[in-house]
Amino acid sequence: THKFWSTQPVPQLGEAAYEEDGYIEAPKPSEEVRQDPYPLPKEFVWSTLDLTDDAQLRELWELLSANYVEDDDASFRFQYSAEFLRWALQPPGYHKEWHVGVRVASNKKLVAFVAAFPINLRVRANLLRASEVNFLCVHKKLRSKRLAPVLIKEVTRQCHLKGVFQALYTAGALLPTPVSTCRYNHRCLNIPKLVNVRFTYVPSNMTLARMIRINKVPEHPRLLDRGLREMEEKDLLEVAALYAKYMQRFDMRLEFTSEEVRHHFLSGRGEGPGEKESWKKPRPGQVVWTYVIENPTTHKITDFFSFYSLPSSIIGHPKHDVLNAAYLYYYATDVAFEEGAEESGRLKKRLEELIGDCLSVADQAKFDVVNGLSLMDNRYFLQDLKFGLGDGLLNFYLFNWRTAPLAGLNAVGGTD
Ligand code: YNC
Ligand code: MG
Repeated sequence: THKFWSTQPVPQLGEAAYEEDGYIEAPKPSEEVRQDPYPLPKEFVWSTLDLTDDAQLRELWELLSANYVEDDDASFRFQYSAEFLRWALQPPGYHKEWHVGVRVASNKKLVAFVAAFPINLRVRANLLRASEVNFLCVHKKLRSKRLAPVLIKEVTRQCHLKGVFQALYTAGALLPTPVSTCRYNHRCLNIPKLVNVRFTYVPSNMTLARMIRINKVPEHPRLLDRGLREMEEKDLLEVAALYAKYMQRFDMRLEFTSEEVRHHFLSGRGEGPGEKESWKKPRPGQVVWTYVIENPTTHKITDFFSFYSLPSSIIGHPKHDVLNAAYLYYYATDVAFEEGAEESGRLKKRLEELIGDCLSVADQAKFDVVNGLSLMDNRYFLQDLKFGLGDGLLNFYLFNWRTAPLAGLNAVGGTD
């Protein structure tokens, strides 16, 4: 029984089949939307965060660093960087009213937060002007007091005020009702450290030395001499077109304008490319890495891949305090558009080369592990590139939209 979720426009668990895709609650004109904020317990006040202000960005970073998502046995906690939060929460067209904070009235301490930002979400035949909701967090000392439902209702109200009535969100928690469920997979790179912090272990039929050896990735990306390089501003329109065409393979996806492509793949990158062999360096403060393959003769962009940096703090370890994790983000290859590319195994081969190089780049940039979800075309390479099945699940949810469940592989990527 879900006291809160049973009152919301989401498919309820075990609900009967429905007729066709569509909303659960009709949209309403903004005059009919509730005009004042939902009431909070009297010791708290609402506070819209201005994330262009470094002091407020830092307050959010502090709240999340100590109180955001942990794994089941509380060994690791996501530690989004301030640069990441700036990047993730201020894409083109963002609304600062959708950065909803709660402060203690007496001392103004930030104790809870939830964020939304606008997306164009394709779900099968429909294109929805929706929001993506993320970073829901209540301070550890204020848990189980039903603050989360108030935050969710308030961010929903703020979306309604802007004429947005659907949302996409992901959570490890099982709620009514996932549209898709994905599994995390992990490609271990820094074996000694990952064993030391108990992220992984040496199987009984193996030695540490052997485990290190079989998990070595090539130092030089294999596609370097076939035109692999960092994405640049001049690639924007080609990458946008390649992304759009490739993503048509999936029933649910985000549609990106070229402004959004610039934001997601180029901004948040710190220094940027240009330097020779720049891929070899760790880049503190960099959030996203994007590489393209430019065909050396035609100069067309044929492929790209990207990943983002999302460290976790290692809770209570004497030697290591941060796990440097890279997360696979979007990729595409024009091999997918060739006749028979899937049946012949050519798509699988290309993706193995492409993401194999992604592992080399991540390794050289000193990431300890690369994580990937069981979505998009990842099933073609996860196993052969030695990703191991994780125990974490990520559920995808749609707010106020019905559609048949999507196969675990047909879902958009999030930034969790
Ligand atoms: C969750 N993750 O079931 P019922 S993911 C949504 N997402 O309600 P209380 C959640 N709902 O079952 P606490 C949820 N987790 O009684 C719990 N709930 O109907 C539901 N953790 O509230 C739960 N961040 O305040 C129950 O619980 C009700 O104090 C209980 O607070 C929960 O960002 C939480 O994992 C998660 O900070 C804030 O535990 C807290 O425990 C916490 O008594 C660590 O709440 C951090 C963490 C969640 C990460 C994420 C996506 C959030 C999506 C929210 C839903 C958006 C809907 C769309 C809105 C826009 C609509 C438009 C247009
Ligand atoms: Mg609470």
